[in-house]
Amino acid sequence: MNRSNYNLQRNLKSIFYVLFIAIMGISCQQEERPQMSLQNAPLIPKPNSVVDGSSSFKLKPAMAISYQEGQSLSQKVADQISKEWNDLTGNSLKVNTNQGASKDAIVLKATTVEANREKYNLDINEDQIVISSGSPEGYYRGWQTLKQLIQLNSSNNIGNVYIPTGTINDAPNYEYRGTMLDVARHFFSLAEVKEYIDVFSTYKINYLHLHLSDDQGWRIEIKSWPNLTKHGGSTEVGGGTGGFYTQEDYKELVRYAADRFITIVPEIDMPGHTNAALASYPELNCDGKERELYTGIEVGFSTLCVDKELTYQFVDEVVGEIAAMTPGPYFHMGGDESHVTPKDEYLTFVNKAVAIIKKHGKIPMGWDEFTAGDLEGNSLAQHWHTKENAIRGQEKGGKILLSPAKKAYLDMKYDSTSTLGLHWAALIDVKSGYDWDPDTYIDGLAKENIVGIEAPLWSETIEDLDDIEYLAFPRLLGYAEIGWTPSKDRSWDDYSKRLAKHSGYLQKMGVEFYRSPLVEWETQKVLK
Ligand code: TNX
Repeated sequence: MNRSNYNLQRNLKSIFYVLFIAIMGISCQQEERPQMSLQNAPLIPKPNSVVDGSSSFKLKPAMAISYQEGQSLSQKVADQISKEWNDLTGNSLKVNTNQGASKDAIVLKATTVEANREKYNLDINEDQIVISSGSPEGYYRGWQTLKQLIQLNSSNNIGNVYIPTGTINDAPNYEYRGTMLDVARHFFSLAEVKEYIDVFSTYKINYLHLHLSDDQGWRIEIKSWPNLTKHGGSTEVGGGTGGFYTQEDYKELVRYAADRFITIVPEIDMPGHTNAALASYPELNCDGKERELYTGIEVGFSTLCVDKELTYQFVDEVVGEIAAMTPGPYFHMGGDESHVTPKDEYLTFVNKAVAIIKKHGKIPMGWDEFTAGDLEGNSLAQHWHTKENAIRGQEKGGKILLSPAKKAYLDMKYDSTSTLGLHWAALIDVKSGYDWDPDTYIDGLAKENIVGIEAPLWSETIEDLDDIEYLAFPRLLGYAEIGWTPSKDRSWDDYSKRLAKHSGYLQKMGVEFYRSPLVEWETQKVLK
């Protein structure tokens, strides 16, 4: 071959080579970077602001997360995210400190501390995902948003999961977004409660109120009054074997919740709703006679003996032991439906119990009736029944948590065909549960006095996790959004379309949710 031929051939070869690479590059890029819209992602709760990046990030099997050393709890959040990543994708997520951060797919970035600790930014570009916040709560909430994006855009093969690029700026409207579980009417095991937490933490719920005692059962070990659980915890509605949490169980639950930035609120209902205690210790009754255990569902027939000194020793020791295991700010003393406690005695009792709770370093919380008491300073009244009681709580300088039974009770039937639930307050279908505004629900209640909303799940008619799920889901997603997203940004039409797309996610988490006919559920592939 002569020299010019040789050169020509060599040049052609390199031209082909360059073209080949370029074409491959372009086609790969097209295949790897589908244009996606972050704004159209059906997130629940709906974030405050979303800006499209119009491209996509591809999930890889081997990814890493980095956090900044020295920032409190950030390693713990990174570890928690890594664990949840594994559950979601089946792949591991390596945890790094900030060295080499640019190579990490997910970066937790510290910004200045803000009063709203859950505020976060989620920035997704083609190479990296950055969650910035002033507090670890913010990282965790931002991760829940990311988790939804991954699941909602998933296929069966991790190699093919893309999520849209763009930026989300987000913060909750209300500080308290809770749910309550009645473990007294029917007992639920630690494993069941944890599984329930796993699901609702995804929707940024941040308080779990446990109704730990009632006429039918006492569910928390009290070392100084052991018969409360031994006898008082031995049955439940319908006559089953009941059960209780040991103090170790309770501490484990508190930790499990705290890892997800969820605060446990313990409730011991008093002076009514106390038959289980009155059956365990006859001396707590005014007549000194033991009461029978109760397995029915009537309310309002029991009361502690307000005149006895022993009653306040009992309250002091019970509150003391539970408060010592509870890092959260609140202790809930019930106070509802004390129909057989004379009115003046009720006031005496509430005032003494409030003082005891304060002595143990907690903010007294109670159902709305308890605003009859002298609530000087910090208190939290949970509105469920009587609007005037909420206003009275405000007038006494306290804060209000909204759980109107007509709108937010998870134990109300969806409609007349519901297989579980009660209906004394209302039938609450998915739309009615969603379509209301806490800011305007009670005339004269100032927004700054509302800490948030809570959806209570009473357990007269439910016995296991499947039953919990049937009543709680999908309604709890709506309450999570009401608590997070300002009402001006919410509408049923928009919400129900987003909700429809969560069926695959709920299924993946093993949730037996109620397929409300008001929602056009979409079926999706489930990751893994
Ligand atoms: C009223 S709500 C109760 C509970 C019942 C519930 C059933 C409240 C403070 N008291 O004792 O379990 O209704 O829906």
